[in-house]
Amino acid sequence: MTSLDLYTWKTSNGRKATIMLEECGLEYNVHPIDISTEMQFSDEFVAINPNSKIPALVDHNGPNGDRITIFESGAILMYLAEKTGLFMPTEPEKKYEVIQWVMFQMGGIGPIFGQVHHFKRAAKEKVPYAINRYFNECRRLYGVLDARLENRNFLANEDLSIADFCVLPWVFRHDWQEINLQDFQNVQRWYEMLMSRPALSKGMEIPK
Ligand SMILES: N[C@@H](CCC(=O)N[C@@H](CS)C(=O)NCC(=O)O)C(=O)O
Repeated sequence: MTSLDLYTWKTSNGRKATIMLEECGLEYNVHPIDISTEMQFSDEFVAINPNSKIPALVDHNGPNGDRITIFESGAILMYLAEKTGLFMPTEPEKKYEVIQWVMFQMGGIGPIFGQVHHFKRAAKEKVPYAINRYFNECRRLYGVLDARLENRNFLANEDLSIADFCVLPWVFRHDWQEINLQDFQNVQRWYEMLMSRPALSKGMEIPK
């Protein structure tokens, strides 16, 4: 029986957790939180994440065998990396190289790409200033990724890490962002290589 309960929905932030769990080969229970029907605001879910956002993880066998709840996708990935010893090195220099690219995703890519999705697709009113502001920053961030991935296979160090898992589900939505990956060929190579991994692509489809 697994000790892990994941509360999630099939979005960019949710997919980070499911691809990490699948890549680690961990068993876990999936609790779908349909954010389109506002399940994230239910009392049961708010008790797990007071910020009402997916994903959130409960480990009934956390540190010292105690139950622990974790929200914020970056924190969930770091927790699972430390629990399993996978996808984040322990040597400080290498570990912080991973963490800085995780933070780059959490503080830059996530919020900016999220606004691109909102203003280009969801917003009823099309606001050119907002669309241009977030799209230009989105393109700039693709440029940062592309420069970083020149002559490299992964974002941090020489190995696949949680930094790659954090960024990938946002690049997966390049069509929503109206980004042509051929303009960012290093990102495209990295993206295609990661998407060809069976565990990762399985994680992209959860919850069903
Ligand atoms: N920084 C948070 C962001 C989480 C987040 O924004 N999740 C979205 C789905 S991708 C959500 O739950 N939205 C529901 C809402 O905003 O009400 C994380 O990385 O976990």
